[in-house]
Amino acid sequence: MIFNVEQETLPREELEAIQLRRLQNLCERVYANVPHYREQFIKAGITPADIKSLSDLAKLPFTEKQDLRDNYPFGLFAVPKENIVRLHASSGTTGKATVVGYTQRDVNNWAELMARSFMAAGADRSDFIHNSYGYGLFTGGLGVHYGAERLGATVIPISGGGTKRQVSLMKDFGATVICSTPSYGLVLHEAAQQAGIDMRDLPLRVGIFGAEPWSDEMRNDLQKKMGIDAVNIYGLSEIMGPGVSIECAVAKDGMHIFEDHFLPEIIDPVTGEQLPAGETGELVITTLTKEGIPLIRYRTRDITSLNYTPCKCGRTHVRMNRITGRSDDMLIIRGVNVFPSQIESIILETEGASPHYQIIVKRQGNLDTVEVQVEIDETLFSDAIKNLQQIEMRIQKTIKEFLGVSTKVRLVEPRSIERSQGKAKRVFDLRNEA
Ligand code: ADP
Ligand code: K
Ligand code: ZN
Repeated sequence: MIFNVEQETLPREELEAIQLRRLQNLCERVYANVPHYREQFIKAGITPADIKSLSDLAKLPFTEKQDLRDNYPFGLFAVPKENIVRLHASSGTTGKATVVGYTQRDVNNWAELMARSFMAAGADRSDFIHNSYGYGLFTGGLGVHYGAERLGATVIPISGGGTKRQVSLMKDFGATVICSTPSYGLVLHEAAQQAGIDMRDLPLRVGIFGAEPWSDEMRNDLQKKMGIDAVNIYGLSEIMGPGVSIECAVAKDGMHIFEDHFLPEIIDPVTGEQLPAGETGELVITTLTKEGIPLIRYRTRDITSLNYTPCKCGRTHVRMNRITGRSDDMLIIRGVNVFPSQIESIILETEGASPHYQIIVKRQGNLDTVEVQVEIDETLFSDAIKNLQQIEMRIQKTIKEFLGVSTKVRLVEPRSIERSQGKAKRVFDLRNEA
């Protein structure tokens, strides 16, 4: 079943014609309305009229997360503020969040793309969709929500947390589709077991998992434990939110990127050169239809490859393979993006803490845990030692408040964290170690 048969099965030639037209229109819009882009175009010695074919894309400047930060909060918006109907933002310490704005047409398109996603996953209007993605400034909750309504399904806006209650409501309401991070899916399963509920006995049949990397082994595990078809969904707030791409349940072999709205490329993250089809590199996306904050050649930092071979499901849109890593140091903790530099700036602002720290990420059971070890400031050592716990709690609380993740902060003695000769190794991600 395909939600928008016409758009999702376009022959490549027609698809590319649409992409080119939309790319040209995009260039005109940002050139006229966004000073940042006008400057970038002028620097590169080009005007919108130079975009004559899709291969001219490579002439356009990249956009990076830093550009959103530098233009905080609304500098990259391409429409008057009164045309923006919703804002979303990623976590960040003061002034460093990335803010995105949507026009009415943007939220409509988003709902349609999420509705397409649901149908690709095997859901339809008869489904009960249990939405465990967080509601709020993050895009996950509301993105899924409006897509489910557009589909005509029944959405249960449970959001994150309160796992025991989630499980009993899933049972009572008869959820048929679960949307969550894959790790939270496992947590839900565990809680169900503890409550004496076998998820395979529930009407649940589809799981839509994303927002963090996972593996095919984990897919098999989730499918077996819950008695469902589990598919991978991808998105990022800068480009839209969830629903940029999704696997079809028919093939479960790579996520179809909705190419009538997003133009993907794979580049070498070091040189910035485009790589030939099929090669692995950094995913770059140009938004073709977005009005609020259209982005040209946005560097996602996600490492993947594109598969242009025809898919069993009949969709013609290209498929991206599982994300295998990042080309920056961003950590994803229970679906939430965290940069070590954000934790560092919180540590630096805390009296009694030194700038020597380590971040240790582990997976305990099914949940990511983060321990932050911070050396006590030597000059305050004897003073600080009296209120060690206070300092630990303060850092912990600030991280939770600003970044939205729970951590365990542990103060350690001055000079106990190994000094490195070159670039300090701050992050120890032990999640994939046995
Ligand atoms: P979301 O709430 O959709 O995760 P964010 O903007 O908070 O949006 O995070 C986007 C980032 O999350 C992506 O750039 C990618 O690194 C990661 N991500 C999202 N979906 C997936 C997925 N299915 N597999 C791996 N990583 C993912
Ligand atoms: K994420
Ligand atoms: Zn398919």
